[in-house]
Amino acid sequence: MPEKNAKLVQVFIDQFKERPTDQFFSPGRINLIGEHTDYNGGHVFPAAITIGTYGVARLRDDMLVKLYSLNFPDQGVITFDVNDETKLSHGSWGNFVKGVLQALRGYGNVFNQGFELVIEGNIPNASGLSSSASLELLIGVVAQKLYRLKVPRLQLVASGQRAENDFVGVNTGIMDQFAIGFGEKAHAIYLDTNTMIYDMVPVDLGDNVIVIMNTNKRRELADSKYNERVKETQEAVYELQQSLPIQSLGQLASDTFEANAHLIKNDTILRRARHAVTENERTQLAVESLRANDLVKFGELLNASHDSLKNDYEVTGIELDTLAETAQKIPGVLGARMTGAGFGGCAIALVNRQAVDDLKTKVGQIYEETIGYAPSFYVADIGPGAHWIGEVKK
Ligand code: GAF
Repeated sequence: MPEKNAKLVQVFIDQFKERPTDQFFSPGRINLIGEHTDYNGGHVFPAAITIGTYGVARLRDDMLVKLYSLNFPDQGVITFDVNDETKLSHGSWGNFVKGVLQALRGYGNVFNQGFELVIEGNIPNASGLSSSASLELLIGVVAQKLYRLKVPRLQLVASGQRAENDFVGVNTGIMDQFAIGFGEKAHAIYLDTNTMIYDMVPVDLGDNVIVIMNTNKRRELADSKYNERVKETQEAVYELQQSLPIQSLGQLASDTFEANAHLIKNDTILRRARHAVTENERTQLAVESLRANDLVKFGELLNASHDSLKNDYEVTGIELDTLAETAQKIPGVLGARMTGAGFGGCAIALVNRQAVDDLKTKVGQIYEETIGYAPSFYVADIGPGAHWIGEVKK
């Protein structure tokens, strides 16, 4: 048993006076490219990473769910009836659990017992590496195992997204839950969110690694700005539908888009749509270049993606721009861009192993001078998706 879970078992016994029966892990994710394309019917290219959320659990004989998180000890033990659909107070992490259970019930799953769960995550808080989808998929695999649910993986993934959309109130696409549900060691997932057809692409970076650079910025209003972008791109679709038979921007090649751009009267909406269309193309090209082992081209596309997210989509901000744009200039860096929703959170850089220390020093120094506090750096390791680790030994 990993050392991490030995600690969780002890906390479980302290809280609930019984041993847990099963242990689980659910990762966080990075997105290599394909940002803000998933709710626009475009392509994404994320990967699960080896940091994430650990959990130990057992079924109860009654209907109660009891939850405890080492990350939120102030919230204490959260208790509710397994079939209760009311929301907990704003900010309670139990809402994610309730949201997933409600979505699973919506697919016809029945819960006749409650459970106890203790979790601890090592994804940095509010880092944009998807700690919430990590938790949602953890609940998915816990429910699958404890209740012996015969559910396809895609249903667990969709339940995570529904929890986010219906219960938490952020209109996210499916990328994060999909990456965390379907992740595999050393592979990124090339997903067409229009058809839901996907391909596992080996990520062989030769002498290069992916460094995650965390702004350590508190993400304020991120949820409402995210929902605003969703609305803006939908508005662009309505305008374009005047002469194009499309359901989403992901169906458009950039030349067709530009030929019809005059239909969109508002400049902000036009730029939002342009990002979604061009980012979708960049993602397809990036996957081709990775498959052809052309990492120089791949890096250029990462840089172009950041540019578009900065200028057309306006989801970066000075913190992410300082990280990505400083990194882009360092010898040995092939490309850098923000990853995830933006508005703070993390950027990634594709960088030669020999240049990692240089990157950390130079980016660290310029970031601190510009922003006033330090960023953090981690080398990303691509790992498996959410899973049952095994039974907890007696
Ligand atoms: C967040 C969302 F959860 C994803 O669905 C995706 O839209 C991403 O932002 C931006 O690409 O992580």
